[in-house]
Amino acid sequence: MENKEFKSGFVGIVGPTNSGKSTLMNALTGKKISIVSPRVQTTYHGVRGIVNKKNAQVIFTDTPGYQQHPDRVARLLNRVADKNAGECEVLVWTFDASSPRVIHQIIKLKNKISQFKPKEQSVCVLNKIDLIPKLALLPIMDEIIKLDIFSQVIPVSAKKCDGIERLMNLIQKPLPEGPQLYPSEQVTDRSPSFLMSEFIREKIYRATRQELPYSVWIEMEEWQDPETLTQKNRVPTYRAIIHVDSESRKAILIGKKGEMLKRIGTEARKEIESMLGHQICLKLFVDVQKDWKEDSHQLNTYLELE
Ligand SMILES: Nc1nc2c(ncn2[C@@H]2O[C@H](COP(=O)(O)OP(=O)(O)O)[C@@H](O)[C@H]2O)c(=O)[nH]1
Ligand SMILES: [Mg+2]
Repeated sequence: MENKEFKSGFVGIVGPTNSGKSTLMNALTGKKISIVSPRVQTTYHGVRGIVNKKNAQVIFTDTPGYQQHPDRVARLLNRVADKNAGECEVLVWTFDASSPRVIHQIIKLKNKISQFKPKEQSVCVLNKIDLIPKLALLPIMDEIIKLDIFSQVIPVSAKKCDGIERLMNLIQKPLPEGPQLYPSEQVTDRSPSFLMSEFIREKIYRATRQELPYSVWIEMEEWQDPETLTQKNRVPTYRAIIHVDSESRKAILIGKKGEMLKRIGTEARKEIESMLGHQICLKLFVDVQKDWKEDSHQLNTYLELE
């Protein structure tokens, strides 16, 4: 057998918000690395997921989606997406094939797409094909191919893991030759405490039916509970401080008799335990910090733009 050169590189998952980028990232890596919600503006940070293949190491970067009519915070999130996309060798432009506006969305981003990378390094993924009839897909693919800005147009369902293996194989082709960049056992560049805070944020978005985009940010700390410190086989305790920007949001998060917060805590704890592979104790606190979004320095630091 031919001994192929080893390839490695960064692949950015980019595109409009809510097109399923984070779901795609998790499908490609086979791990829950990026949080997913039906609301827009769930992803704030570039989060990397590392996949090891026989002849390649592929490092995916999930990004916040591009907002069409951005407000101040969304403009910053667009910058986060640009910054992360700029650091990648291949870009996977992800669109929601079931949206009637899919072609319009691609045309709106056309200049950005061709400015970022030459055609050979730009791949188009049409996601959510489980939601549309097969016949409806062909004319959409035709129109995209005519735009002549992508090397490939690949239909997938990230949620059903359909077409993911094929995408994985195609992505490796344009990657440059290079060494393994991360140790084989590493699955993300993020710390466990970052992932913990993200899982909590996801559960908050899912549990509260409120629109909470960027009104929540979370600080995690491992906490030495004095009561259990001397116990053998002690379960590690983590404290999460959930900062919200108003008293009314605090009340929503806590819920009647604290039920909402309890539910969020239980769901987040289960997910964290499954990531860490052991039991933990998770304590949630809610804190009101009225103007955190207005504080540009704090916001830029949180979004890692400074
Ligand atoms: N039916 C279907 N839903 C999907 C698919 N991929 C993502 N979704 C849903 O689309 C919504 C947005 O997904 P998310 O990954 O957070 O999108 P992002 O904002 O682009 O990162 C969530 O409710 C997902 O469950 C898919 O392939 N099929
Ligand atoms: Mg996302």
